[in-house]
Amino acid sequence: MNRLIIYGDIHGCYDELVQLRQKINPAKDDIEVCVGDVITRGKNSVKTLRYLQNNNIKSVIGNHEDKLIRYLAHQKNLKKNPIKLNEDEQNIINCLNAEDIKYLQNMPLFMRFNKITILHGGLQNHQKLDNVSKKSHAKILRLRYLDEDRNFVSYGQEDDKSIFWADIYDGNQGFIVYGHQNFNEVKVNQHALGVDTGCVYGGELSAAIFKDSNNKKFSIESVNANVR
Ligand SMILES: [Mn+2]
Repeated sequence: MNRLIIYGDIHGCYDELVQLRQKINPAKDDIEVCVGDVITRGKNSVKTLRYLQNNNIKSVIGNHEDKLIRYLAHQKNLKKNPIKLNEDEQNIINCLNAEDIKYLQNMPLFMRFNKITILHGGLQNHQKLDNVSKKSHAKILRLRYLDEDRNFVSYGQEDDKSIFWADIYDGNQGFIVYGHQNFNEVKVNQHALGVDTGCVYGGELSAAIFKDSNNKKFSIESVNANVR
């Protein structure tokens, strides 16, 4: 049976991705998916993007890919682009070829394999993935915390009353494997698994491996961030 291998936020950490794959040794019929934010921040974003394409590794969309795609869409207009890029993002844009852009544009909001659902940020219990508004789409890419009334809390606005979404997620959209929020170790909940272990910040790059996507049992493989 083929394995489902899900990588945490890579953020251009190409060397660590290659090392992690050597450790996992994917077979031809294994399915490999990233949780998004494969680019930006790290030193090898474009190299990572090409490696994913060349090795048939899929990714759901992260907030960082979403920003670049929105920037490119605005570039087609004559008006001044409302999206401001930093130097790193501008360098990436300058290096993208048509294939890279197509790969980015084709990244879905979520992917489902039987009981396992993969998305970048998080999900509120009332959100249904088969019917997502534009506003919901933006939140799913960015969700971390909810307030006492279960409303979305913007980045940096969380306080001690905030609740991490996965701690109250009821599983109605499957067992969710996600990134976006980095943890020292993978975060395991009854219906969710956070696999961003902060490689680009000097932590680890991790992958969750499911032997059977009908069963939420998994194992974890990780590599340390290389010293820069
Ligand atoms: Mn993110």
